[in-house]
Parts: sequence; structure tokens; C-alpha cells
Amino acid sequence: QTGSPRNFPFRCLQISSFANTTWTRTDGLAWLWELQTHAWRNGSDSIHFLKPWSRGNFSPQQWEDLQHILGVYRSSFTRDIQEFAIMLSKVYPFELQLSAGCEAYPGNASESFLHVAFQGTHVVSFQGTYWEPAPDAPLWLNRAIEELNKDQGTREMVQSLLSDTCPQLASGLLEAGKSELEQQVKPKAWLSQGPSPGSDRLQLECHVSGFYPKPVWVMWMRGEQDQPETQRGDVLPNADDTWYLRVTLDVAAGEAAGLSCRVKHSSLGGQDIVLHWDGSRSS
Ligand code: CIS
Repeated sequence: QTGSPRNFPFRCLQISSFANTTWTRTDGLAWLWELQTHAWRNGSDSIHFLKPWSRGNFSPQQWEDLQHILGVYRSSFTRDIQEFAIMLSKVYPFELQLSAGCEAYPGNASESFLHVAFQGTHVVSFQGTYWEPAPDAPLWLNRAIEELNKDQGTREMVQSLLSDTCPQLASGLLEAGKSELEQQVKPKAWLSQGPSPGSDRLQLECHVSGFYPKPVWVMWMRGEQDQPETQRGDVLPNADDTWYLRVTLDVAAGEAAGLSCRVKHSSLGGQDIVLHWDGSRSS
């Protein structure tokens, strides 16, 4: 897949836990596409850079300013939410999650978003210049939204963060991190025997690890024939920004011979990895 212009969204996540009236914590993280670029930890005043290119094209002063804005915001946000909890009789513990970010398009266009979830359900978004309830938000939220919309200073700040700061940061990161984002890392694959699913049955496991980017195709095959009983696990993250996948097949012990695991990935340039089950390992 060469030459086609593609977009990489930049996403910031905020996770705020309110355990009781006195214990809270707020952490943040930011991702460019599949790569985590920043961490903003509860006890820390600074935004931590996780990549050599996490500074993007921001000056040290711009980072100072952004850190200051976020520092003030974290304590005000915590206080505001505790006040809302009293006003709306919400019981502890509860979780708030914010997801905010943007994606720059060719030209100068960009699109931004900010969504808030309460107990894991989307309840509020910032749209244009106002806070708005999500389509199925509970009615009690309207009082909070009314209060939030009275704070014009915050609305202007959020608007400028979303429409100026975010796209500028994202496009600088994209430029600085492009080669890492677009890199291709080949998977390694190996076979093993899983726990027996029953008498005279075998579980064949095909492990695929260390690949980047995430999309991958793995199937158990008999010759050229896909085995539709193949069970695919979740694609799990390794610690080094690569991915891992396990794919299994339950078969009668006598039918394992002749099976193979086939792996297709963009890094392999059409040269699929094919591993053959060694009948002699079946016990
Ligand atoms: C109990 C359930 C309640 C549910 C309610 C749902 C909540 C909805 C979410 C609410 C968000 C509220 C945000 C409000 C913040 C304000 O408290 C705060 C301070 O406001 C000021 C007022 O303007 O407070 C003063 C008193 O202290 C005064 O009241 C003042 O009013 S005045 O002037 O009338 O007297 N406002 C701000 O701090 C403004 C800045 C807001 C910034 C929002 C940012 C959201 C995004 C957070 C993402 C965090 C993850 C970061 C991860 C990594 C960082 C990498 C780079 C970041 C790039 C960011 C790009 C988006």
C-alpha cells in the first residue's frame, strides 16, 4: 500500500477515578495512531514524552504553556466534578473518561472531537462552542451541562485547544514521527500444542508476534483450504509497540497431520509465513 495519502488520528485520553469525597486521581495519555506519544501522570506536573519525536514542532515555551493549562485544569476539573456530585446526588465511586483529539487532512483541514463518558457511557460532547448532551444521556446531566455552558472562559479555551493547539501538535508529531508510524515490522510465528479439549482431540496453537502495524491475517489451513473452525484471539499489545495474536484449532488427534498455519501481513510483501504442524509432536 504505497503512495496513498493516509491520516493518523491523534487521541488524548483522560481517566479520572473518584473513589470517595476525598480520594481522586486523574491520568492522561496521548496516542498518534497506534503509538503512545505522551503520558500525564496523576502526581506529576509535567507531560512525559514517550518518543524522541514527542515534542513535535512545539517550542519549549509552548510545552510549558500547555503543561500549565493542564495543571490548572486538573485541579479545577476535580473540584467541579466533586461539586456536581453533591448537586446531582451522585454516589461514589465513579469514573469519568475524556477522549479528545484531532486528525489533520491534506490541505489545512482538520477535525476535532471531545467526548466524555460517565461510568463508561458516553454522556457529553463538546460541539463547536458548547457542551452538549450525548443522544441518550440521562436527564440529570442537563443541570451539569447548563452550568458548564455558563463558563465562557473554559468554552473558549477548549475551543482553541481543539481547533488550534491540537491540529498544530498533531501535524508536527506526524512529520516528526512519520518514519516510525509507517515502519513495517515482520512477525515471527511458532506452533505449540494447547491443553487437550477432550479425549483424542488436540488444540493446535499458532502464535504470531512482533508485527507492526496491527492488521494481520492468520488461518489454519489444510493445503490451500482455510479451516473455518479456526479461532482467533484478540490482537494484544507487546511492550515495544508491536502486536501479538494467537490463533487455535481444535482437531481430532488423527487429523492434525497435514495442517498448517498461514500468516499474511503488510510487512511480508506477499511472502506469507507458512508453518506445518509436525505430526510427530501429537501425543
Ligand atoms: C458527577 C458527574 C458529573 C458529570 C459531568 C460531565 C462532565 C463533563 C466534563 C467537564 C469538563 C469541565 C472542564 C472545566 C474546567 C474548569 O474547571 C477549568 C477552570 O475554569 C475556571 C473558570 O473559567 O475556574 C475558575 C475558578 O477556579 C473560574 O470559575 C473561571 O470562571 S470565570 O472566569 O467566569 O470566573 N477550566 C479550564 O481549566 C480551562 C481548560 C479546559 C481544558 C480542557 C482540556 C480537556 C482535554 C483533556 C485531555 C487530557 C489528556 C492529556 C494527555 C496528554 C497530553 C498531551 C497533549 C495534550 C493536547 C491537548 C489537545 C486537546
